[in-house]
Amino acid sequence: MENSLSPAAITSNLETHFVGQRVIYYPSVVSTMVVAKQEAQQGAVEGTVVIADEQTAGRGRLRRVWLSPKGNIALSVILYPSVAYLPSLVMLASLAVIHSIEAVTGLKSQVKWPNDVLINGKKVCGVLVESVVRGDIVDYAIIGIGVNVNLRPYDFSEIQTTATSLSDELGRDVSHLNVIRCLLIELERLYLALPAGDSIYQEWRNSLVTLGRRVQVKSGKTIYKGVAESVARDGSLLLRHPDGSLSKIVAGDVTLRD
Ligand code: BT5
Repeated sequence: MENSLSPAAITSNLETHFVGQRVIYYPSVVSTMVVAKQEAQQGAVEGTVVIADEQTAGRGRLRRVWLSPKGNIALSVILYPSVAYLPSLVMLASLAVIHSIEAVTGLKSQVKWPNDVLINGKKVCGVLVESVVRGDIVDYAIIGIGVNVNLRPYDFSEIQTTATSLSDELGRDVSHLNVIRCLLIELERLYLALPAGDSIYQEWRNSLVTLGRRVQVKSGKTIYKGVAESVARDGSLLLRHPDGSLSKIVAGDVTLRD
């Protein structure tokens, strides 16, 4: 199974208008987010993809570490959306991952609010959206996606019990080129569908493993407990407390309690 990429292999006959038509590839890089940010600041064409076989300092939210050794997908996509669409980017990225995993492997996955994709309760993908906004103008937005394709979580003590990979789930290696190409097509399709209405929000909400479950949410230094009742259109979580009150949580980490 090929584990090294080439821009030509990614872009060749890729059925997109702009996402992935320009690819910047590294065998190894600190983080594709760092390069994508530099590119965006220099006005890179929309849909530019920065991709690497491995990242030496891949990152998650809040400066957490994202492990992305060779065999995984680590990519960042540069977009220039209008400000109204910013909350939808994490939704469409998660859905693009779910669709691509199913198309290439047949595996079903779900979203754990706000930015994880899970298979059988274990994390197979993390999404990171970073943007720079001035007033109502988005300078740029970058969607970062890390997918465990042919990783063996057992080899990494930090994620041994919490993570999975496509190869672990299937019992065989998976072509990460197929997953990447499918992902780029899906990202563009869903991005272009944003002006048409809120179907992405609806599908994202229906993909959430979290809703209706008793959860604990850590947001900053606060820990909330309750039932994850719904999600708002801006992506925030609506949590019903035992006393009947409702909290709207913009960002946090969810632990399922049942
Ligand atoms: C995320 O953060 O899940 C977002 C990850 C985004 C990674 C992509 S790869 C391409 C681009 N370049 C980057 O540098 N980043 C983006 P968060 O929700 O904060 O989750 C981080 C947590 O996930 C860590 O604290 C670990 O517990 C766990 N983790 C780390 N590596 C993992 C992996 N490979 N698989 C599953 N879980 C992992």
